[in-house]
Amino acid sequence: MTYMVNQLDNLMKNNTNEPEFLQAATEVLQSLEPVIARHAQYRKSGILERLTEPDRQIKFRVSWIDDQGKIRINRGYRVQFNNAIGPYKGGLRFHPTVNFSIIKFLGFEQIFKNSLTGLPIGGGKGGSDFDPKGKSDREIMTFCQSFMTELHRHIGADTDVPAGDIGVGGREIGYLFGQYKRLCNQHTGALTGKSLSYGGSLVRKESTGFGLLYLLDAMLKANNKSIDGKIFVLSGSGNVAIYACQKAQEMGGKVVTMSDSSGWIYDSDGIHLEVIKEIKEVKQQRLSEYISYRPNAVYHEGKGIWSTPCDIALPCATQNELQLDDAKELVKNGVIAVAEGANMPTSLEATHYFQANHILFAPGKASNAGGVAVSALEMAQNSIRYSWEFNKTDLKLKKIMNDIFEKISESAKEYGVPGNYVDGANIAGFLKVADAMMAQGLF
Ligand code: NDP
Ligand code: 2IT
Repeated sequence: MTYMVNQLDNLMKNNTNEPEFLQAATEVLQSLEPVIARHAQYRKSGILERLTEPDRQIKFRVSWIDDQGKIRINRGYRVQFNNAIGPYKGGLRFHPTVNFSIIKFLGFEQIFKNSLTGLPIGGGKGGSDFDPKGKSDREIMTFCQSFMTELHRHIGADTDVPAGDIGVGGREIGYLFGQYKRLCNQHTGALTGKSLSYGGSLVRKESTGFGLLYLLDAMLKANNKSIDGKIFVLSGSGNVAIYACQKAQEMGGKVVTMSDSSGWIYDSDGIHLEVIKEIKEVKQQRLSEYISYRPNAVYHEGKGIWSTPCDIALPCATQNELQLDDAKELVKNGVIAVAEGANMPTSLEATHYFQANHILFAPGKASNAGGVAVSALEMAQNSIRYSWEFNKTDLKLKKIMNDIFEKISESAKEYGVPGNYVDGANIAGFLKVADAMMAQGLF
């Protein structure tokens, strides 16, 4: 049994109730087989054992009072996974499905993603099983204040810097930051994704979606293809999906679908993004409202979005939203490229199916790294107490995404799997972290 297979075996035994974490770890460890074979020092130093066990897992009770005066209890989480190359960095997710498996898979992915950005940030993630849907502003504020009342002692600008993820956007970051500032009496960059008036960075809101398209563009160009004139099937209708849609349209693509957890819309004329922003960013309504603004569009309840014929698929909603059957449909209908905006939206089987059918496939830890990259730029701006203009920050983002594509493409070639950007991303992300761990002695 190789070191890698043995380690995978141990992980399966020790984390039986964490399917999402095991899925993320399996993909990364399998990619690392040729690296481990070439560099005996990683085995001797127990790098895989250390890398798959978080530095620290924090779980806490969050008590708050709803609008009816009833006491409510939720669970809060922060997993500080690895800080070899910089302070722990990663978002907070508020969603009823949140548990340690979800937070560990996200934190684990974040280690390699953050490494790929080339910026000094380690990997972490957190959140709560709190469901923001249907809550009043006051309830959201009260919950965020209570959540931060515990979290504040574990984070800080040089220690651990949370940001947004599913269910945590500008409003939540504002309430969280306000409570952090009140408790610590410090106005520092301990959270990113802040609004512009109190230390946020231009481009952060757009960065994950824009970055996704910049990386897709680099991948297509390297394979003598382009975005212009392509039909996109895009899932989700949150922060990532909205700005991915905007950039796809700006670059000459036609986006015909979007979704939320209730259903999906098909607009043969192309998604009208101003309507989506009105529904989702201003009114916080369900996506089904779209057809009342655009009567020619069609709303489908439930799943089925991946059966829409397209050239390019961008899953931007949540983990495991694209399964093997969906991949088969997409390939049958002629898809040429898939780029993940969400974290781990494609199951392992579906990923392998795309690769076996020579579909260009960009893994989330590379293609959605633009969000955390601009978060790191927000940290830099906070540290120097300055802010850069939109174009300067957008250019930096574009360069970071192009550099990520170069890195993952080169690593794939160097380790004998050219064009396999999944392996390339896992290998390139790993090498920097592993070398930093080796240099810092046993921890
Ligand atoms: P938002 O909360 O803004 O939007 C999430 C979207 O996904 C909504 O349309 C939501 O629909 C849908 N969704 C959530 N859960 C499910 C589900 N179980 N089934 C179907 N649809 C679902 O989150 P983001 O746009 O920020 O995040 C989307 C993805 O991108 C996540 O995987 C996140 O981890 C990842 N990501 C986010 C980054 C960021 O900067 N925000 C950076 C990198 C990755 P509904 O409203 O009905 O719940
Ligand atoms: O998954 C992710 O990279 C994010 N949710 C963004 C993390 C961040 O710290 O900006």
